Amino acid sequence: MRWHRTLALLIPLAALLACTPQPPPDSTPPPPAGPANTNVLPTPLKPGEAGEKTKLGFLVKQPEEKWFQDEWKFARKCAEDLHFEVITLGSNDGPKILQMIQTIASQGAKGFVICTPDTKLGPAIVAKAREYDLKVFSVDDQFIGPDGKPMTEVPYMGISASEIGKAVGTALAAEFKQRGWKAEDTAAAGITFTELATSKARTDGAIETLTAAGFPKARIFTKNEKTTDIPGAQDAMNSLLTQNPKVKHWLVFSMNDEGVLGAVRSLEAHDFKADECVGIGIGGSSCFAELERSAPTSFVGTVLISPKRHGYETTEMLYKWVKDGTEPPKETLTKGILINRSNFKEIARQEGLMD
Ligand code: FCA
Repeated sequence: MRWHRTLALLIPLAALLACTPQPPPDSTPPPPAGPANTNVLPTPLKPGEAGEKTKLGFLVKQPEEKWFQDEWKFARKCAEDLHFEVITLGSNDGPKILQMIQTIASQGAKGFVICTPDTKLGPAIVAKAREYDLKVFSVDDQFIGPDGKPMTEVPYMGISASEIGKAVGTALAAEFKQRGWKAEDTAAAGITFTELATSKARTDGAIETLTAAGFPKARIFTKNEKTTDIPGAQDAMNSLLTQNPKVKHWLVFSMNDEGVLGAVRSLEAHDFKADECVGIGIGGSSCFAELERSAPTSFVGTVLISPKRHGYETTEMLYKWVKDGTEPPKETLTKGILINRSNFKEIARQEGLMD
């Protein structure tokens, strides 16, 4: 129990006692008040002094997504290892996220890591952080400034989006060749979300290597999803299928596992057999259940990215910044590892994502 809190609790209690009727004569008398009791409580501690743990926030845009739950898990692990507290909150709503900054500040946080629901909120988030004297570290989705350019002055950890997208395109092109499908029967479906820079870089990367491997650009169809989740991707794929009824084989890519999983669910609902299409995601944790199924689906693999680095390392860098003034690097880009049904368990274990 923190002493300043204890004091805060004692004051209303004293006020309450003053209004309470006097105890009957046979009850134990209250301890005498006055000078004898005044030194019982030690001087209240200020935040940051011995005994008061540093508090940091970790705010995310989609708390229901496995990726963000894993980031939180590793942020908590970091807090446990380094003995501080982390407050995890999430919302896909801009005003709510701004409100959450105020909430964590009132709880005594000194800084926060954030994956914002809207990168254009960057300047507003930075202004809020300044107002409450909080340090801010952006993760996954980089803030965009008023000039439309990335806010490189705010420390950022993201994935090497273009490289990872290229790895997806290369792997899809290899699947296409290996399966011996005819080019005229085959098309690629890109479930895109172009308003988000890291998403656009991923899907552009996939298109680049698919075409470099000889897949005809005219056979790559893209559709923006309205929401970056399975239902959003399923809707986008439904419209691609309606527009292209003659395609027999689809190569599917997107910004994340949810994008490809939604598209695969749509293909299944349109009676495509598992071995008639192939999808490769970006992420990892969200698709382990899919890769574990006894009957394979068209979702054959993903480029595994690291919620451990994005959750643990960002929090650790922020903590050191708050605690010792060590400024984090302005940009950290993490790599991905292509995994499939046969090797995902081993790699997931190595990455601390499976027991
Ligand atoms: C974005 C996506 C997430 C995850 C993360 C690294 O925030 O929405 O699914 O891929 O980048």
